[in-house]
Amino acid sequence: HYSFFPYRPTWPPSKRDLTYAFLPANQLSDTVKAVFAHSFARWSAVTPLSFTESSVYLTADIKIAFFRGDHNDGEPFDGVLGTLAHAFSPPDGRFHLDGAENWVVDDARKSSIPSAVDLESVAVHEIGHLLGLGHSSQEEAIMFPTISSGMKKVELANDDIQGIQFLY
Ligand code: TQI
Ligand code: ZN
Ligand code: ZN
Repeated sequence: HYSFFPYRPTWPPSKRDLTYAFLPANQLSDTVKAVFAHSFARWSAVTPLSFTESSVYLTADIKIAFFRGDHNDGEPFDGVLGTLAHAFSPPDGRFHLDGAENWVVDDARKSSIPSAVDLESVAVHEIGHLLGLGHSSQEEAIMFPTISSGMKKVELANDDIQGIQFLY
C-alpha cells in the first residue's frame, strides 16, 4: 500500500503545470533528457499534472542534477551503488542523482556492467517522491523501496496510481 510524507505535502492546486530543468553544467545528452521526459509522462498520464522542460534551471519547479559525493545539501552521495538518487518532498523540487553510478539508459538487463542502474526506473521512483509519495509496501509498486540490481521497473502499478490520484 502507498504512503505519503508526514503532513502529506503536495504541489499546491495553483500549480498543476510544473516545469523541470537540468543543471546546465551536467551537459546531458538528448537521449538522457528523453528518459526523464518519458518518466514524467508516466505520472502526467494518470494525474491532472503536466511537466514541461524549461531551459532556466534557477526558476524551474523541478531541478534535476547529477552530483558526486558531498554536494552541500546534507545528503552526500556515496559512490557506486548504495544511494542512487534522492528527491525532496513538495514543493521543494530538488531531484539529485549520484553521478558516480553506472547509469544505463536502454535496458539494464542487457548491460554487462554488474553495477548498472536503470535510469528510467530510478527517475520514475524519484518523481513519485517529488510529487509527494512515500514508499509502498507492495512489491510491484514503483514506490517499493528496493529494486533488484540490473532490473528495469518503469510501469506504474495500480497502487502507485491510487496513491498519486489521492493527492491530485
Ligand atoms: N534513494 C532513496 C529513495 O529514493 C532515498 C530515500 C530513503 C528516501 N528513504 C526515503 C526518499 C524516504 C524519500 C523518502 O528511496 S535510493 C530506489 C529503490 C533509491 C532507491 O538511492 O536508495 C530507487 C532510489 F526503490 F529501487 F530502492 C531510487 Cl527506485
Ligand atoms: Zn542532493
Ligand atoms: Zn524512495
